[in-house]
Amino acid sequence: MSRRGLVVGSRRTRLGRATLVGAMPCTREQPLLDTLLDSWDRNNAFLVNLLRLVPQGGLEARAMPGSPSVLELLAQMHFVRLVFLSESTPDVTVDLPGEAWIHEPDTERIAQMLKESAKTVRDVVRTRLEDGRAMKLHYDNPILFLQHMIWHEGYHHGQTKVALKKAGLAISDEAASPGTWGVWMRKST
Ligand code: NI
Repeated sequence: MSRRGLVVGSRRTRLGRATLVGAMPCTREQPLLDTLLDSWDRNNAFLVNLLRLVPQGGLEARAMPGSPSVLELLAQMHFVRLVFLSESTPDVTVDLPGEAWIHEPDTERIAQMLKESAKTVRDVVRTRLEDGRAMKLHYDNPILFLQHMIWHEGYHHGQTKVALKKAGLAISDEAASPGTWGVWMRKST
């Protein structure tokens, strides 16, 4: 999915080190909405952890000539979150990223951007569900938007792994699993 043509603005954000894993423990007493949003937090933790495992030079890797680079895939995931959110909830102010950071090679800056867009999505979905308000476009309810983004990012995660492998920079399952699949499968009780 590519919506890069819809960029309408730019914004500089503060730099900072994103939390490696932001997932919270789930309990039986936890409200369903918190559990749902926790799954979104885990999705972003998965992505940021993967980003931090990309070997030097890996951000420029492509699965095939003409395919998006790893950096472009990550930028696209960040961008799609915000574009679909802005289209679906036009009453909410969403700062869309400019083109410049698509060429941003700073891993920690990319991590921070992903963290910020994940929080924006989280906050809007929570408010929308708590208020019982519909989305204006694309989705019958905010949960479908959230599920769409998780699916979309899983799809691009696979492409990222293929691109790195093609470039001879594959991340071993042993190195990747604790911070990626392990984020989903971490039973706390
Ligand atoms: Ni896409």
